[in-house]
Amino acid sequence: MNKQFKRTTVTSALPYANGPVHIGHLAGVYVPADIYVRYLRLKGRPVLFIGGSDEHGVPVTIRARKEGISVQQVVDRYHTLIKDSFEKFGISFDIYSRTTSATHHKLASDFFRKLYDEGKFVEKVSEQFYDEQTQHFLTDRNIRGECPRCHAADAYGDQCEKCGATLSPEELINPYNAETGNPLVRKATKHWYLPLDQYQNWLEHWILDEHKEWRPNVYGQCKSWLDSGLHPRAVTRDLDWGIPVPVEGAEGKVLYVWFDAPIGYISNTKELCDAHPELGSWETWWKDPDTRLVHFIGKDNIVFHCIVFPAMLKAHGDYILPDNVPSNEFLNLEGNKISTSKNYAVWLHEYLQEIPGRQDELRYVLTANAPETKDNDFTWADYQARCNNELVAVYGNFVNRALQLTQKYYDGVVPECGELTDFDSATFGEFAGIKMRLEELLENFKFRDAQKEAMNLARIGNKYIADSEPWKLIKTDPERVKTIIYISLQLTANLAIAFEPFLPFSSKRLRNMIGMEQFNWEQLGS
Ligand code: B3M
Ligand code: ZN
Repeated sequence: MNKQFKRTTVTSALPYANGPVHIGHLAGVYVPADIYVRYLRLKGRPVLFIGGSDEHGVPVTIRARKEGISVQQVVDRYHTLIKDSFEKFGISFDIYSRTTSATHHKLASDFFRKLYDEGKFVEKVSEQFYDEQTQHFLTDRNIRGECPRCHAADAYGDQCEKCGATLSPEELINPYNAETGNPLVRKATKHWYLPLDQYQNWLEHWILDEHKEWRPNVYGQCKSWLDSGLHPRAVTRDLDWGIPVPVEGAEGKVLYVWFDAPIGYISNTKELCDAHPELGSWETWWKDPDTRLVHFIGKDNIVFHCIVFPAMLKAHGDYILPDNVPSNEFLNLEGNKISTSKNYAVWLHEYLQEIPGRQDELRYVLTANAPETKDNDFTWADYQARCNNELVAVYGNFVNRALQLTQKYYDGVVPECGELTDFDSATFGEFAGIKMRLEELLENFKFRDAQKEAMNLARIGNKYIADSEPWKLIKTDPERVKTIIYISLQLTANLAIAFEPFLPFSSKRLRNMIGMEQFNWEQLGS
């Protein structure tokens, strides 16, 4: 980061309210985002952490039909579940709202209307598949029919699962509505497109020249999209769930979910700031060039956050653009792909319920294994090993020794610090070095390495106690032991600070145990 920003707006992808969140979401997006904002807060740097549920789109409507309940009921249920489990897991959003809010509907609608009025969209009529009985246009995935290649009876509009052919719906023989079985006809319909091709040159320069510091996976994906040439993208849909297209004659059409959802970041910031004037105007957080905008997302969302949304923001003209988009790869579970539809996942709400009070263990393991540069695997064996060999044997062991010795020798009262030996000073010196490396890693979104570095503090602490052998000296040199214990407690306090972004629950407990009043990043290394 070359430029010195005054404040940071951090967003994390808005999860679809069509199911609960799982460890893949956590490892990919929410844990790293939370580490980052907790670090900035400890540094005393102004930051807002914006979250919310994505409640539009086709998936929620499919879920509703499957369960025989209304779409509103679906999104209410999952929004509440997701919000509640994030909170219990310590994901410290400043706001967690939803894209069905009135604030969002108005802001997204106004956003579209401004672009429409300024002629930024292209209008196009095309023929789409239509179910005359239910009077619905269908999405590719909801269209089935006979495969033109292998003649399987029930290929999808985008793919035949039998022979693997990639298809488009027009190729299907006798297409029908996957849900009702009704035959389909082709019907003309008008939509609005964002002409991404017109932003191609600008995007190439902005990303490929000006953001070479983005993670290689993000930069590489952007480059390959740009290299293959951008095309206009429809930003409206024929659907009855979503934000109505605010244009006369557009009845029955809504904004495409990927058009409205990222605007949700802005709406949720507005909702937060309107309710908390002390945070300043929401516009400062989205329009002032001294604000740094950072999006945390999973790799399947890269094109929307690095290409489509920036093009929308550019077309609008009033907003700042993301300065970085740290995106992770995927987390697998015991060697297999995590899947919501196949119900193959470790669900956050179940974890919280079945292993209560153990948030930090999961946070630790997900960061230790974070899929920052490649897909990674979560296994319970690894979870167990990391908890036992690292959290307990290194971190827990050090804290336990420092506190027990204080209790044993001084009745739990912090002893006076005497003169420091060279060994004491060298130990502090190591801490100061770790602080610098930690900062460097956190500022550059390298959370795995940062957590490792934080764990090194506990290793140094263990070594300090082991090498200074207070249990031997207590008989021969009790004055020296005071200093050793004093320093061990100092190191414990350091640990509480360094781990706060990673293990906030443990840090809080530690802080209470040793009665730390002040708590900020600058105390680290002293
Ligand atoms: N809901 C997709 C997803 O959950 C989408 C993200 C929206 S971020 C503006 O992967
Ligand atoms: Zn086929």
